[in-house]
Amino acid sequence: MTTLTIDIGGTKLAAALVDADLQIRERRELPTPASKTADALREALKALVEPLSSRAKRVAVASTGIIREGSLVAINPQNLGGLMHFPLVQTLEEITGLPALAVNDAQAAGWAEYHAIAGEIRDMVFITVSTGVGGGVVSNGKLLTGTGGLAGHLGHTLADPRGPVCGCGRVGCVEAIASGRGIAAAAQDELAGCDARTIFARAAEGNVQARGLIQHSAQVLARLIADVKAITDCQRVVIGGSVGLAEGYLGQVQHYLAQEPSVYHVELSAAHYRHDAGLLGAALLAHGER
Ligand code: ADP
Ligand code: BMX
Ligand code: ZN
Repeated sequence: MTTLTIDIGGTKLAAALVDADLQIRERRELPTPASKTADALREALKALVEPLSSRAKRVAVASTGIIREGSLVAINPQNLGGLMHFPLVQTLEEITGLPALAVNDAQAAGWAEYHAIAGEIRDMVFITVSTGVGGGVVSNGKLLTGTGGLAGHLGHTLADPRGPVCGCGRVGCVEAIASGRGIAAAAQDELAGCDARTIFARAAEGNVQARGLIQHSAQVLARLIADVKAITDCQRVVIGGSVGLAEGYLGQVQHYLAQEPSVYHVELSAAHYRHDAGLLGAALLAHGER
């Protein structure tokens, strides 16, 4: 059965068709709308899926935000330009006329990445470093979603009590420092107003401030991974998202993790499915492979 699979992030929207063979076909991408009202998101989703939906039998959505009873509830509304709530399943069922299911983007990506390595490992944590910092925890072969959808929101654990205020309302969350938005928000002087992608490009050219911002993100992420190891005793941490997959980033995280006591060390790898992990994970969950 063909699934129309959709990934909604704070920066980009992606969609594709996935068959039982799990091959991604006809992948399309659009920017997440800049105005970010519910109407703008609805129109962007319509434009994204229109060329694909007639060939699918169902819809599977991986989305940023806490997914509760089919709706998106932002924990950090700033990542969606202030959008707090969006009826995901209802909107996609109306647009496509197909049955839909929705799951958090990092939980979905974690599930796909677990599939890529299952057999060897039963406990794995996926972390996306993207617009925000999200997580998907697989414990003893089961994906944790939580009764309210909050499980795995690792970006909202404490990195620095003197750090910046996070859009979720806490002070010093990992996400407020390590995410693409966090990196960009800390940029000053010649880098003020640059996005994370530009900051990575400046770092590659040797810009000292850009290098420092990326190092700080990698250091905060390594400390988070040590915490995650202490909580879950996972055998693998998989890193995704455009910041997480950027050249050189994982190596820096490895460097800082190696400075922690050895009990907190855990094998790190880059997402096997790269930028498609969320799309594939949602499709797998729709296939009932859970
Ligand atoms: P989303 O959060 O929508 O899932 P991404 O995973 O692409 O999307 O993450 C978006 C963040 O990643 C933005 O902060 C953007 O500036 C940054 N980014 C995008 N491309 C790159 C890149 N090549 N290198 C480093 N950062 C990037
Ligand atoms: C935020 C939160 C998470 C999400 C994570 C990564 C919102 C809107 N999102 O912590 O639910 O998994 O960002 O999202 O509150 P991404 O957009 O960076 O992929
Ligand atoms: Zn937070």
